[in-house]
Amino acid sequence: MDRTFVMVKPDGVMRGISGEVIARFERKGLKLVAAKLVRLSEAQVMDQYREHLDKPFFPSLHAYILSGPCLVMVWEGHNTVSVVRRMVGATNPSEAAPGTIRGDLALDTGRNVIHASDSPESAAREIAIHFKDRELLTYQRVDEPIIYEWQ
Ligand code: D4T
Repeated sequence: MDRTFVMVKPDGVMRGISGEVIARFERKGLKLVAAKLVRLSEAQVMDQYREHLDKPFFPSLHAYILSGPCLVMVWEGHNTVSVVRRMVGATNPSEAAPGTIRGDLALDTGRNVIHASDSPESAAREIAIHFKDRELLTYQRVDEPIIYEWQ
């Protein structure tokens, strides 16, 4: 089992599609182990997007992420990082495959609804930016014995 960090960005929260995003991951069989609705701090945004600090789009990305509420979450399951990235779809929603979250629910790269970690290393780093260890909960989904062959 591994974990990934997922964030519904302000456009997703303010369009009222957070529930749709959560439902997709729940239906897939992934387990929600942490969630909170927050306004990110300046420090969290700089840390979260540190690899993009020098990119031309960073000022608008920075302002946009700070502009409204974000739903930050941690999801757990088998191969969660890659499974969630595939469900999220390409960065540019116009090119994201139908059936993906961005492919179905967004049109503009600067308003692409959701962020998800791109590697297990990024996931560990990003989870630590947004959550304390005690905020990550341990429990069993009642359907786990049916979702996984080996349970
Ligand atoms: P995130 O990090 O939000 O999951 O997006 P991706 O992993 O799919 O894409 P990314 O790191 O390349 O971009 C981070 C973030 O910046 C926004 N962005 C990106 C933008 O506003 N304009 C752009 O030209 C690019 C490339 C969208 C996602």
